[in-house]
Amino acid sequence: MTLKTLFAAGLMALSHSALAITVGFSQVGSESGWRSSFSQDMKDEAKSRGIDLKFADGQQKQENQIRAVRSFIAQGVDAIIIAPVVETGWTPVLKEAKRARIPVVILDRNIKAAEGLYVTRIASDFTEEGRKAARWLMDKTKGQCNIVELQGTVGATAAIDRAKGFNEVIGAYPQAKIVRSQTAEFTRAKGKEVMESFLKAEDPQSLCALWSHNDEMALGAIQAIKEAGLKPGKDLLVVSVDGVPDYFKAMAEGDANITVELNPHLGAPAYQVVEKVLAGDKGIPKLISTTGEVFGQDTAATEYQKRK
Ligand code: GZL
Repeated sequence: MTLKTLFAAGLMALSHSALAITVGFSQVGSESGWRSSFSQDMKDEAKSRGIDLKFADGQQKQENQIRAVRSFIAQGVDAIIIAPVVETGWTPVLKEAKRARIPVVILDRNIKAAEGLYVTRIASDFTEEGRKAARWLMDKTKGQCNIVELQGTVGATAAIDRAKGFNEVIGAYPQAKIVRSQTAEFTRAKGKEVMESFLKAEDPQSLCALWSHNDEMALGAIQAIKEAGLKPGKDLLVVSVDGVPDYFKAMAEGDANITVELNPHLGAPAYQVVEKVLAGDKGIPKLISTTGEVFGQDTAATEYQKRK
């Protein structure tokens, strides 16, 4: 090899390593305000770090997410990030990513797959979110409450674990029980529709509270409660999770009572892991947890101004 070609090869290697990291991100969809904030944060953070982000919206369908991951593998991206819509069905495509030697990071909801198939999961403790919501409600009602529940997407960790945490706490109160429970897919429209059916099926006067697995469904339900001539936040207490701006507005107006905040800013921790892994770091923990605090009517107006 002549000196000239050696020098050119060296330049190539140098320029390649200095090239931006390319990351493929398979996102659930845009079903909620929280999800949209999360997606925006991923895009903004990639831009600020000079990462070339390939963003794929799964429109809440796992087959779309898996197709996107396969496309990232075919493109030879440096790393893949997945926010999985449901827990199961990921092993085959994760094995393909492993064969292609492309590291995978899981964000938010969990997956059921061998731990060796992904680097880490970065997420909130959904079970604790459910406990926090129930603790507030039991304290507020002295443990006497007939509750209707709007569940998130069936099979999604957020729905499974929030229900687990909430039920664990109310289980200690014999006078507290969930009288109606149904999925409303984490969306506002379905939340309104399912709440309407609850208010037809149950004597509204017998109901004490709505427990919603996210603010989006709760905001739809609040509309239904008003249209039934009841006062949300008073006749029916409203407890939820996420902390989206519209829900802070609802709390400020007295239409909702509390929410457990879910941090949508997952971009920085996600890209930090990607950069570490690509630099050869083998010591990344299998789970990186975020936490959220409970917000109520007392600070809602101020928090809304900060977030809208
Ligand atoms: C939970 C996340 C949930 C949000 C919803 O971390 O998966 O999905 O609570 C969203 O708003 O739809």
